[in-house]
Amino acid sequence: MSDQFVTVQSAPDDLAAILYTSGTTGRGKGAMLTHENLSSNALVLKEAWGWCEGDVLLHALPLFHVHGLFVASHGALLNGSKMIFLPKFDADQVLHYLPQSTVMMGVPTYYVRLLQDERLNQVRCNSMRLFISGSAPLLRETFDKFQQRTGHTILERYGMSETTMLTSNPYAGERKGGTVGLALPGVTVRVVNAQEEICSIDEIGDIQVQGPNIFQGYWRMPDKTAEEFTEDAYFRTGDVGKFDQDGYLSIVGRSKDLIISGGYNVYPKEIESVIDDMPEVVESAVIGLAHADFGEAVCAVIVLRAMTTLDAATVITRLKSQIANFKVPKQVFFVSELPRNTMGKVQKNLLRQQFQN
Ligand code: MCA
Ligand code: AMP
Repeated sequence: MSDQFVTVQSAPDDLAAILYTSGTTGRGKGAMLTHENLSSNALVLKEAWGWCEGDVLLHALPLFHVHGLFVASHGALLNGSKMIFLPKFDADQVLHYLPQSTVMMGVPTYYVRLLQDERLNQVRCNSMRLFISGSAPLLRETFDKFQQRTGHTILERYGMSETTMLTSNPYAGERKGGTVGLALPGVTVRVVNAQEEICSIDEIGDIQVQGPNIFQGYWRMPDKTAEEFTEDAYFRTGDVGKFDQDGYLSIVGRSKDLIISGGYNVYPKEIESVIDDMPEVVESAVIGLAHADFGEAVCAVIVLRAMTTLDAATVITRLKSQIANFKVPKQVFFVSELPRNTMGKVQKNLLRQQFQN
């Protein structure tokens, strides 16, 4: 293989990447990101997170998602920084390399796992300048414990594959736990009610965004793309949140039926379809239940056909051969029927209440 290549000139509007994300229907969608989308965000983050001479990135994230592929790598590349690449997150390895690093990015599970290790302390983090968390909600408890143990305040930020990074707690100003910070420079973030009117401070609504970082649409899905944008060209994130009086955004939920497990998105519909295809099954509902390590864990609730038997272990074994490991339910429950509202929609909130221990 040659180590030589010819640089191909690209225009800002040229497509740079198509990133596949799963959807509420369980069908993948290719989010089209241009060079301008990626470069505008990389430049903003370089400034916002204070990348400087001597920085060393400790990189333990998977390289097939925006977080590891762009957010972490682009910062280091743009800054000409050294990266310590780990094949995967492993608390032992991270603790080993922390004293040689200055910046680390991770999903909340990384910080939960590091805290479980006694070796995580202030001395080991002496050379560290910044710990960043994103992709899933960072629990207040993790934020506080990490601060107490290491003296470092984790900086939480918020983004999506379709948009790259949208908001961030400040590098220099106050980092507020439980919030995802302020809109990044050049990015407009608004929270709207059901009538699409701007919400007041502390009022919960849908988060919509605009900026040079927002993707061009879903590959070969013009109708789906049109649905996701408002008339005035804001992208509907599907996340629900509120602003405080200082302009810090908090994410309080999602309008889409999405589970985030250890930073990976799981759409219940995809798993329900596979379970429903099992001959013993009448129907199923997949829900997310709070989980100490993964934040949320995928769990399945199943209604069986009369005169059939099926146990949780068999369901899990079958699913393991059909879907990615992180999508396989950690727990399976059997019920005689699923609770439904008058519209016939399964009431997942009731199932979550019933099975959350
Ligand atoms: C692995 N397993 C999981 C997960 N990962 N189950 C649920 N949720 C997961 N996230 C399965 C394994 O296959 C295994 O199954 C069992 O759980 C235990 O595995 P374990 O060894 O604990 O897992 P691991 O290999 O240590 O992985 C956990 C992890 C990893 C390190 C947290 O999932 C991870 O690196 N997540 C980061 C994801 C990420 O980069 N997300 C960014 C996308 P079994 O025992 O049955 O074999 S979002 C994004 O890019 C946007 C733009 C953003 O905002 O950042
Ligand atoms: P993805 O589609 O994999 O890019 O995941 C994007 C989704 O991750 C967003 O729509 C949010 O629901 C979620 N997300 C990302 N960062 C955060 C965060 N800091 N807190 C809560 N949710 C987050």
